[in-house]
Formats: sequence, C-alpha cells, structure tokens
Amino acid sequence: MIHTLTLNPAIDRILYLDKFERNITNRIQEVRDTLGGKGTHVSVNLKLLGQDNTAFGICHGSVGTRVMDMLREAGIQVEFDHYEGDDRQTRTNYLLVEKSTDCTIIAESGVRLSQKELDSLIARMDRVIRPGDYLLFSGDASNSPDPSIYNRIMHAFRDKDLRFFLDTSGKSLKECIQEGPYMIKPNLDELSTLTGSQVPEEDASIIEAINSLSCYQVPIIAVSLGGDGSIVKTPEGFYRVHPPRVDVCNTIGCGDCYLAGFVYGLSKGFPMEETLRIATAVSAATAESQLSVGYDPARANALRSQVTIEKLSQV
Ligand code: TA6
Repeated sequence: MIHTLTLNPAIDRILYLDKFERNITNRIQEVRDTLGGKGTHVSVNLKLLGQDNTAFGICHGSVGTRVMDMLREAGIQVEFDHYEGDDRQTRTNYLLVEKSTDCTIIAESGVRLSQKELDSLIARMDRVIRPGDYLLFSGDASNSPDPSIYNRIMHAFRDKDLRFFLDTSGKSLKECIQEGPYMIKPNLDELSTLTGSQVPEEDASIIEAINSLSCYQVPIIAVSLGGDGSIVKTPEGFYRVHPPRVDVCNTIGCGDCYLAGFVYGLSKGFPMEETLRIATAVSAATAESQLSVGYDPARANALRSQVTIEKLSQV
C-alpha cells in the first residue's frame, strides 16, 4: 500500500491574471480553489493512475474539512486528524498564474502543530501502515514543533521495513537525507542546499553534485529541471529524461505529479525506463491543466511515447 503524509495541507486559491506587477492594483481575471499541499496532490494523482492510496495528515477548522472532502471526492482513503473548536484554520496558499504562464506561489505558514497532535497522528499511522508499505513525506513541515519530524517518523517505523520517499526542502531535506530514504526529488535549488554550493544548470555539474551525495545511501535521486525534464540516478545508472513539448497552462504541481508517476511505476515493478516515461508524461499533462492538481489521463497516455530517455554510460 502507498501512503502520503501532508503535515501542512492547504487549499490552493488560484488567481489567474494577465500579468502580475508590483506596486500597482492587479485585477484578477478568474479565481479557482483546489486542493493544496504536496502529499495530497500525490494522492490524487496516484488515484488518477488507478492506484489506491492513503493520505495521512493533520487539518484544522472548516478549511481542513474542505481539504478532507476534496480528498474523499477523489476516492482517497483519508486518515487525517481533524481539529475544530479554536480559531486555527488550515492554510490557504495563493497561486498567481499569469497569461505568460509564469507561476508564483504565496504560501501561508500554516497552523503551528502541537506535540500532542503529532503524537496522535503517529499513533494513527502505526495502526494503518503495514510492513513493506511505501510512505511519502511531501511538502513543508516548518509548522511542526519538532524540526526533525520526518526523521522521527522514519525512526518510529524502522522495523516495518518501509520505503520512504522524500519531497521536501530546506532543513527537513538536509536532515532526512541522513536517514537514507529510498528516493528524493530535489530541484536545482534544493540540490544546491544539499551540496552546500550553487549547482550550475548543466548536466555534467548536476551529475557531479548527485555523485557527491553518495555518502547518504539514497538509491534514487531525481533532480527535476522543470520544462527541461530531469536527471535521475537509479540503481541501474543515470538517466537524462526529456519531456514532450506541451502547451503550458500552469506548472504548479507538476513535481507532485512526477513523483506520483514515479512511485506508481516502482510499486508496479515496471522497468526503470517505463517508470521514467510515466512520471514525465503525467507531469507534462499536469502542466497543460489549469489547476495545480490532476490531469487528463488520456492525454498523459498519449504523451508517453513523446518522452525521450537517454541512459548515460559515463558518470
Ligand atoms: O507543488 C504544488 C503545491 O503542492 C501547491 O499545492 C502549494 O500549495 C505548495 O506546493 C505547497 O508547498 P509547501 O512546500 O508549502 O508544502
């Protein structure tokens, strides 16, 4: 079974604008609300691939209820702890999408979690998660009182022999990599944070940076390069993946969808090239969608054959 964890879920309020300019009044063309938070996105995208999964998390107030309702509507098994009664509300993130397809996220910091809330969630996870399951840690965890919360969970479930997948940034990425997750998916900035110096956007430098992380025992490192695809270290070697050309609408959420496709392929035991093809095609289909989560499955299938994969021999 595959499980996602979202400690700081959100509603994404997408504001479509002609152009976003500073120091003037920007007029919004259209507003749409959708599910936000990286783990919840992975759950929905996995379900679109036909993969049942569980979404774990903590949410608050009426916004939190909306998050759970949206997950249920998508057919996800919802294992969220929901708190009501004080004035805390799950966050709303503001996504500015311009005609040029430039996308900007303005994220609220979210509800500060208590130790008690985290303990209760971990107990719930312990009841549901079975040996050998996949567990994905996605998104911001800076609302946790414990900066090493993902590490704590990895420790707590060590004897369940889980596969851990990590898509986070900043301090929690730096700490969690030390626990040897099965896969991380850094972008160039996150890779630079891990290596301690700015990695230039060129293949040779990226590969060198990935190789410099070999002390951490992470079998799969997928460096996402947005519209330029990805460079992926796997147990079978390095791959350079080029995405298909698409009419981009909204690039927010493409990384979440890439991870969903990747985990799906791994869980089915598909060959690595097939896994990379699926991950890249669903991510490209997401870029064509107006929203930050979800895509047209028929379009994703059609795009699979347009993904180009090079196996790199010299690394
Ligand atoms: O990847 C897109 C997204 O999941 C959006 O839903 C947006 O709300 C944001 O990322 C949340 O990211 P964060 O790092 O704050 O958890």
